[in-house]
Formats: sequence, C-alpha cells, structure tokens
Amino acid sequence: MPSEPIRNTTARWRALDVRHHLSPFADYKTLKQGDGGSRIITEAKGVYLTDSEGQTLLDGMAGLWCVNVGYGRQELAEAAYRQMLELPYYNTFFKTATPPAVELSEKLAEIAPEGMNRVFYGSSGSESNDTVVRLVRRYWNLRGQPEKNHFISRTHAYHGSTMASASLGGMPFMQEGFGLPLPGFHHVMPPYWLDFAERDDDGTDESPADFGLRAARAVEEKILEIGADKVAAFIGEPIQGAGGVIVPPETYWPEIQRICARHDVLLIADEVICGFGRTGYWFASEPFGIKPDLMTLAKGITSGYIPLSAVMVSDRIGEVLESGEGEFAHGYTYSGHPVACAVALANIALIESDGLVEKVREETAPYLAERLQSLAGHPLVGQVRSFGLLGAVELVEDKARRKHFEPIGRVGTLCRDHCFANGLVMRAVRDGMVLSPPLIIEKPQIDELIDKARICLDLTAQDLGIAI
Ligand code: PXG
Repeated sequence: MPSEPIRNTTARWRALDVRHHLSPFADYKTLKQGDGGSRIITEAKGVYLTDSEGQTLLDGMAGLWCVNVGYGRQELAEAAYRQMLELPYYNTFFKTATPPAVELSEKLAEIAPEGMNRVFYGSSGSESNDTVVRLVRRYWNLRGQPEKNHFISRTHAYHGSTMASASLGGMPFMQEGFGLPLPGFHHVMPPYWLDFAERDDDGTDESPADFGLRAARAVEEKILEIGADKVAAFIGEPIQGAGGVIVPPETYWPEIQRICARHDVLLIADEVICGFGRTGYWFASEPFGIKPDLMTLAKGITSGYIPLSAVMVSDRIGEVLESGEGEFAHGYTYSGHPVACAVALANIALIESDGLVEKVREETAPYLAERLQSLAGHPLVGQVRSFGLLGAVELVEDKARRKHFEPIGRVGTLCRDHCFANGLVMRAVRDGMVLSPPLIIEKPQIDELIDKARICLDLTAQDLGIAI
C-alpha cells in the first residue's frame, strides 16, 4: 500500500517547506497564507521529472536552464563518487591545486573560443560575475587606469543575485530597496525588437537589422555619456535567457564588438545559460561573432549536477594579470572544488560522446524552430523566437500593434500554471513562455512538448474568453 505513506510525506514536506525553508524569489506572505505549498520534485530521468504525488512532467526548462545532459546520468554520479573517495576537498589557495582543477582548466581552454586559456573558478554564476567585476578592475588598475571602472549592461539582463551581479543585472525589482545598483553600474536598452523597435506614422516597423544597429549604438551613447576613459567593460549574454530569450538581430553583436574596440572597453560574454551546447555551439559567442575578453560560465558546465562556475580570461587580459605586482586578492573556499571539477570533466566528456553540440545544431534546434512556428498562428501568440534549444512564445493582446496584455505577467502566469497542471514545465518571463529543454531531448519529445504547449495556450485563451 504505497499510496498512503507517499501522500503523508508530501503533506509533511510541504508543511516543513512553508515553516522552515526560505525559497529564492518567493512571496513569503502568500506561501505562509497557504496557497497549497511548493510542488515537491523527488526524481528525474532523461527529460522527465516526477513529483512526490507521482505526476510526471516534461522538463522544458532543464531545471533552471542547466541540465544539459539530462537527468540520471550514471557517469556523473560515478565521477563524483570516485573523486569523493580519492580527495573530497582541497583548496586552491596558497600555491596548491588538485588534478581535477588543472585538468578541467586545460579542457575548458581547448573548447573555449581561441585565445581563452585561463580559468578562475567559483560555485555559481553570481560568483563568476562578481569575480569578473573584480578581475576587470584589477586589469585596469594594472594598466594604470584605475578610474576606468564603470560597467555597462542592459535592461532585462540577469547576471545573478549577489550585490555586484545584481547590479550588473537589469531587473529593477531586484534593485529597488536594496541600495542597488552599486555606483558605477549602468544600463541601456536590450536588443529586444518586439518591445523596442520603432514604428513610423504609416505603421511600418523598424527592420530587425536597423533596430539591432540602433540597440548597439545605445551602448556607444552610454560610453560617450560616461566618458570612455571611465568605462571598464560591457557585459551581455549572447541571448538574454531569464530576460525572456531575447535573440538579438544579426547586426547587433558585430556592432557591439566594433564599439568596444573603438573605445577600449572590455567585452564580457555571460555564457552561463548559452554555453555548453545550448545554442548548438560550445559557446554562443561563436555563432554571434563575439570575441570576448572574458567569459562567465556556470549551469551547463556540470549540467547542474553539482555547483561550479568559471570565468575564462583571454590572453590579452591574462598577460596583464600575470605582469602585475602583488596578488589578486579574491577567491572562494570552493574555487576549483575537486569533486565539482571531476563532475565537469565527466559532463564535458558526455556532451562529446553523445555528440550533443552537433545534435542540437543539426537536428533538434531546426526541428524545435519548425515546431514552434506551428504555434505562431495561435490567437495569443505575438512572436515565436528560438536559437539552438532556447525558445520563447510571446503572448500578446494585439499582434499587429505588438501590444502586451495588462497587467504584464498575468497571462504568462496563467499559462505557466496550465503547463504545470498538464505535465509540462515551461517558465513565464513576463508574458513570454520560455523553453530550454535538456540537450538530449529527442524529436518525439519535442512533439510532445509542442502538443502540450498548444493545449495550455488553448486553456489560457479560454480563461481570457478569446476564441481559438
Ligand atoms: N548569468 C546568467 C545569464 C544567468 O542566467 C546567472 C548568471 C547567475 O547564476 P547563479 O548560479 O548564481 O544562479 C544566471 C542564473 C530564471 C532563473 O528564473 C535564471 C537564473 C537563475 C535563477 C532563475 O530564469 N539564471
């Protein structure tokens, strides 16, 4: 009779969750008032999750954009087990290192864009973005330009939750009331055509190519406003993930690259979501033509099996760091953690042996793009975007006018809840339904995902009284 104890366990876990667990990005008052409590996820295999009540969910988000090789991979568990028995922990401070930390550094240098040969480790994307701020300031100090210490980022950017990474981020609700952004952090518009493209009087929309150039030039205007002698770096995700899977026009990144070079501003690519095969390339800098000076990595580096992050540093920066007097006074107890690095090595080996980068580029990304297009005609859908295995279905009130529902976010949440109830995890960013499935997803599972998404769109339209 397994059903009885399982139900009791669910009730117990939910009660404990409400009583003792402060979840990230949660509304504690609503949780406390009892809105049913959290869903308890107990197991997962491949692309499917199971909750404590036995419901199966197709995980369209790969956890939080991270479980690239899918759930339940024995090779990763074995790598952790072996390393824990051999050397569970040792630090990388004070002139010590461990085999997994140095082996992983070599491997990352091999797969990273050319000329990125040095790595600094942390345990989260937030830490890697805090590290990048300090590395960049150290670099300009060593170059004798300490006043070159300002950072430019974009609205809708997500770079983490620590004080510096949330300052880099462009989400006002994470900053208001927290004394953020810290001084020296600036934001410009994102390359988000749907919201920011202009429309002339006769109703013609600005072309994506023109808009991409204009969005890039917003960075140049900001550099000139602050003064190029004060701007240290520009940071951006090749595709903004948590901001709503904002895929920039092709003109955007090459222009950003030119602007950064012209003003001697470093270019940081936040590849925390985009890296490790997500876009059909090892790193998204490649297809977007970005030549980063620094690159931050996390999530897919271990497929989320264990916390690990990294900053990759180009030779140009690395040589300056190595020429300066004194130490770089920065690091974490778990920098280069041997178990995390051993898992990362096993994870990269799996991405290679499964051929996931090529599979995404040649097979599943084109298929996902094609299947998503089949949703474009739905009355709620204003735009469908995808690149690699990142996708978004943006729900709008009026397609022709690119007009959002009000209040923004309500319809997305409705749809998200229908997805959960119907066995699909799809996250809502404002009213954009975003997707980032494990890279092992097969075509029939993409069909299942799209079929489920269509049902949930229909249910959402029904809630709103909109004819399908
Ligand atoms: N950079 C990017 C591009 C991210 O997406 C971070 C940095 C920070 O990583 P850590 O490991 O510190 O969380 C992220 C994280 C969401 C969601 O709801 C997205 C993230 C984290 C939590 C929720 O989409 N991205």
